[in-house]
Amino acid sequence: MADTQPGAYTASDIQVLEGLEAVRRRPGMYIGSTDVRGLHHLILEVVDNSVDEALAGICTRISITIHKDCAVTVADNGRGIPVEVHPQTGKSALEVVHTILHAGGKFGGAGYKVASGLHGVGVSAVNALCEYLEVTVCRDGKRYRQRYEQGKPVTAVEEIGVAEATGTSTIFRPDGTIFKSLDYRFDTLVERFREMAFLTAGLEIVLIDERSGRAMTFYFEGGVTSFVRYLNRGRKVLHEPFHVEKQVDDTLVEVALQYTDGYSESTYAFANNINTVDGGTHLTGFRSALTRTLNDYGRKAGLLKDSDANFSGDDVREGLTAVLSVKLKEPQFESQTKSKLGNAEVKGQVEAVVAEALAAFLEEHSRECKAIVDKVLTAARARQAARQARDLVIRKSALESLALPGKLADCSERDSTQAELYIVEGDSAGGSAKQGRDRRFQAILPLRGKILNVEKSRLDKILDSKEIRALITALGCGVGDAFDLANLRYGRVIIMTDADVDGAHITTLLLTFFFRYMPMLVERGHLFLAQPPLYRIQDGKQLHYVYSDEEKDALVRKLHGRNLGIQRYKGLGEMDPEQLWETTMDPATRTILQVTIEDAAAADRTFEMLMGSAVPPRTRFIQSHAKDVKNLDLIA
Ligand code: 0RA
Repeated sequence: MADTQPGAYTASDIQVLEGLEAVRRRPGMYIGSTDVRGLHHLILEVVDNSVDEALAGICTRISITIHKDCAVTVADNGRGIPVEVHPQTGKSALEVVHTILHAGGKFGGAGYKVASGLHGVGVSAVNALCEYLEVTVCRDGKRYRQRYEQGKPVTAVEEIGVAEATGTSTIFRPDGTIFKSLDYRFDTLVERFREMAFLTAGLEIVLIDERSGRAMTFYFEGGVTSFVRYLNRGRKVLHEPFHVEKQVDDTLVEVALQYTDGYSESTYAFANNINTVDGGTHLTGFRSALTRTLNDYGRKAGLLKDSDANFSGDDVREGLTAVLSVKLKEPQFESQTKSKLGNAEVKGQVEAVVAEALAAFLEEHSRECKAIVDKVLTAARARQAARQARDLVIRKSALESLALPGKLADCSERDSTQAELYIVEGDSAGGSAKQGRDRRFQAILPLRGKILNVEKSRLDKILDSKEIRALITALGCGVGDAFDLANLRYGRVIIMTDADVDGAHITTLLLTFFFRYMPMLVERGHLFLAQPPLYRIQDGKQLHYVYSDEEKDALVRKLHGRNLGIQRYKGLGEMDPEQLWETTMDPATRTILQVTIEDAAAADRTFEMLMGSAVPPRTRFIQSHAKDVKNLDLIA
């Protein structure tokens, strides 16, 4: 087995080739997909290995360079991947980790491994999917290099010179016959690397994009505390962040939290640097510690009276921004997307660490903490009021079971998957829409004026608004905690507003409302934006409708020299019912945009920034985006 002479083919070589071939045949099995997601996966996989070295406390800097030809270099200043001959295979360890599937875990001893989580396919799978990959290691005063093509070594591990420092540098170019596109998205990588840097205090991550000349460096001495400050930038905060970091058995628990004067919660939970969007045992432990500790404190400080009910989980999470990060030796992930932590022992570990440290923090910072408890108390009372208001709405609509809002022009279709609701701005446009629609499956709900700014209000206030109540009743599925998607009366809910500033504002208000109080409606793809035309261009008898200035300019260029009548639509009301049907409502000819939440965190921030009470960031956002209001990046 120890035969390393070139040309000598061993059983292990055959296994290697078969392994790599399997990866190339079914890349999706290893990296999820071969679209841009899979492409980004390759970089993340390679970077994760360097992050593991950083978690071991050795590597302090990682740089990622995207070259003009879409090759990528990932370099770190860790110990360098070992190059010694591996006794079982007779090959260099460097070659083994790059050619044998799942070999990575056999090195590196007892450290925490990012790589055992979401990515975790090992650098050999990346190698198999690359046109070429070349790795340079500096170790023991020497510089070594090996090159692979489509995963197969094309050189031995060669000693190519001397080295003063240590580290690993890998350049690879994804295989263009496997990936649909090699177009890395700078912004996607920025988000991910920023997050990685927050989660490993003191680690410097440099991202350089040679295609555009852009570069960013991330380095946060404060780790998750910096993360919380970052999430709360532009929000009004009630106190300095709370922070705790403690090792319990094999689990390292780290939490930072800070309350704001807002009403929503932003908690991010990570396990071995993987964003566990579906939570898991660490999040359960954290939440239960938070509720218990604030209740204990509230009682002890006399802020909660004997006659008061305990704070609920929802009460203590209102206005909370928290980052929870656990690192453990053998993380177990549940759910198809591996986004939920399953290790049972972690719940108690996190709960104990947070409860103890938070109780001490509350004692030591009693002035600040009064603000927290006051806030929670207000939340509890408001929730009580909201519950009563909501029950009233529900009771009312139950009593009058046909109590659909008077302004709703319903459709005859009863199968909700076939039915559509157009939410239309203003009574006059509502009138055109009612006449123009296909009444068999299209219902129209005109809304008058601006609906309430929901970000600034609690549910009880929101339910005071007649417009909002009409909307909730028309949709049929309740709101907030009582939301039930099964009762949704229309499979497509389409917002139709004028293509002007007021229209954009109403759209944003409605999106905020749906995002906050009916998120499932958005997540499950039921929400759409109508796309009314911007211009009508008459060329003799022929009518053209165009939907953007660019499209108009192109058409005018094309029809140059002809006598054109160009009408700019200022509002939906200017279209007669037939035109509205033809351009905006007829499923055969219309375009509607599906609203998706591409990045819940980004959407959350955008809404709060636009609608919340902190003024300066809002002014800045509106100024810097004033030129492209249409392209709010939360609408796909
Ligand atoms: C295992 C052992 C040692 C280093 C590494 C792994 C290592 C792996 C990667 C992957 C990317 N960069 C890396 N840097 C280091 C070294 C063990 C020793 O020197 O004692």
